[in-house]
Amino acid sequence: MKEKASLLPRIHNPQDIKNLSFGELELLAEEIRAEIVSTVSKTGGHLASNLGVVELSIALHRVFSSPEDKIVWDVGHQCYAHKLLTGRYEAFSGLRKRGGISGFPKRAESVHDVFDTGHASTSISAALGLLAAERLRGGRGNAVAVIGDGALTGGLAYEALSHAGQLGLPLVVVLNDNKMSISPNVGGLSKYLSRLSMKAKYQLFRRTFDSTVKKIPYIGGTLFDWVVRLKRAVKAVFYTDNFFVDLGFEYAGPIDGHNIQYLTDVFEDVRKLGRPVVIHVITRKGKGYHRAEQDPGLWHGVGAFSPSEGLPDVPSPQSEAKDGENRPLFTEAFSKALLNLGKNDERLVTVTAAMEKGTGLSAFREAFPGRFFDVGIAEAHGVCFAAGLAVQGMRPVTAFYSSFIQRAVDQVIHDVCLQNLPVIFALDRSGFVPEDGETHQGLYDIALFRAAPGMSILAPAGEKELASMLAWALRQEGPVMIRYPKCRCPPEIPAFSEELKPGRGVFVRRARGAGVLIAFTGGLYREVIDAAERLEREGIETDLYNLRFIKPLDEDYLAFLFDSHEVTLIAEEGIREGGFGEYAAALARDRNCRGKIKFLAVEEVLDTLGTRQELLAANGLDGPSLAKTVSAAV
Ligand SMILES: Cc1ncc(C[n+]2csc(CCOP(=O)(O)OP(=O)(O)O)c2C)c(N)n1
Repeated sequence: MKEKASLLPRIHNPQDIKNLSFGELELLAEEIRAEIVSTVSKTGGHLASNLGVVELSIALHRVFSSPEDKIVWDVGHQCYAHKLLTGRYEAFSGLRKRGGISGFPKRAESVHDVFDTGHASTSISAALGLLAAERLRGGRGNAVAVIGDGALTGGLAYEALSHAGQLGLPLVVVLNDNKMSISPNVGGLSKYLSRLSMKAKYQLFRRTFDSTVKKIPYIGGTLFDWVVRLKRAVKAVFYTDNFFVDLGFEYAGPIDGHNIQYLTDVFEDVRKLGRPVVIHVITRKGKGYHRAEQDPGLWHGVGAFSPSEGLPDVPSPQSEAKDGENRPLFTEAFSKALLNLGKNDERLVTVTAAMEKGTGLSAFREAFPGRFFDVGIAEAHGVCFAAGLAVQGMRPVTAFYSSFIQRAVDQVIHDVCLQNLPVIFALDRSGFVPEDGETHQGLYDIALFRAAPGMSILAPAGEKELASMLAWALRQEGPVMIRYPKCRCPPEIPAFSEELKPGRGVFVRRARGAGVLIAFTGGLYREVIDAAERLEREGIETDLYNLRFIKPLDEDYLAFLFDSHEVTLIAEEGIREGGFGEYAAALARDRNCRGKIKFLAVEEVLDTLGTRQELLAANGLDGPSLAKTVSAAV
């Protein structure tokens, strides 16, 4: 509530909090929380994660001097308090909106956002690189990586920890442990952190104690040696060296992540340490907003809501409304189809990388808990693990968001495709992804995986088509990828139920004597129908061809289609370079097709804040733009 805040509007950069009293900092924390709840209730966003790091963000900015000291936020979904402390209070109402500020750190947005993030587990590597460069350039600035216990399940974090331990630079890793990824955190690591949390603040105690004892005149040195020996003995009894210490870090923790004064003291200490350090901070996800505290998983990422009443009731996704608005999401269609197939095929197992709910796997897990694997935020491992399952005769269905499978390109090619293993990749959020910006766009999958040997890539336009593609995929002996968008399925039409023929698409609209063909990737069904209706009003008849298969392709048939229309427009919800359109244009050239080929795809993944509809329009892929392109070509 902007008008009620007294301190927050006066914070224009982090220097402004340096002289506040701790009482004022507590008040500031309250105001930041109120602002986050109020804004996210209108814009949607990552509520619970942000509420959990308010005090941590204040303490970091109190002690470290951004931007000279570099703070890297892992995933970056928890950067709202950081944004409010670094001059973006006025802009905050435009959070995640078209033309507004991003929900993630963006270098282009502020000097205080030192590294763009969005995908998990990058912060330690990035902060280490920033720090190594700082030292090479003769600078004394610090680098801090803030990483959640969820993000710490990603392998990249361990590669970075290992390297950082070896370099010995004074990297500060703040481990924000709230026991949650999006859902409760999984795996041996989360158990390990819990065990670690039971132990006392040993490492930090040692530092403070050592420096105090050494300063005692005359006997300090001797006493220090004794204490070291004593501590070794005590340690042998009560404390074992922990994993981070073994890698070459100092370890401080666990620390109450909501106590600003204590956090500040600890950060002051470690700033002077001159060695790599892990500070293990315990926070409560959703802190300060009771609904989010009670169900942090549900409140991890939300749409608009009422602060007093909570989230709106979701209309029953299965009820059939005429406008299609109550049709199931593609995620729900996948979930239902998978559950049905799972009942009759014991080989069917599922793999997710910390996205059980987001990818629609909950129903499958409930029905077949033994055939469900959540590997943590570890897509690369998840794919290689699925390859192992497939070698043993299982039929793994891995479910990822399109943008996150980028993490596992090598595993897809090296471990699955080169061995021609029957792993199924269900890629949710392929195409434009609303509100989260460029890091979350699902626009690269076609270009990345068209080259993967033996991979079939399919794109359904509707619910039944998705179900039959999944059933088809299960019958194959090699890898299959099925990509679908983040939106509701359109109302069913008979064409969606037509039998799948490998390499072939299906007409969803045929006009007598049409000179124009629009061939499209499944998610664009609504847009091409809209375009065809507009063109019809202009007197231009259009055939609409749902490609279904992006790979493999019946090239003869495709060339025949190009030949039999004067103009073919290929509408592709994916990046243009290396995409389907480029391939189709080359095919038309090779075959000397007589028709004109135009292809529309995404030129550059840059302008990416907004709703799906806004993003389609901005990239020339909504109905009106497609119609305009066809008109111009005709
Ligand atoms: C590579 C990758 N996979 C999946 C995600 C989706 N994702 C966003 S936040 C999140 C959980 C992060 O948990 P944690 O690091 O503990 O942060 P918290 O939200 O609990 O503060 C996941 C899985 C992602 N951002 N990047």
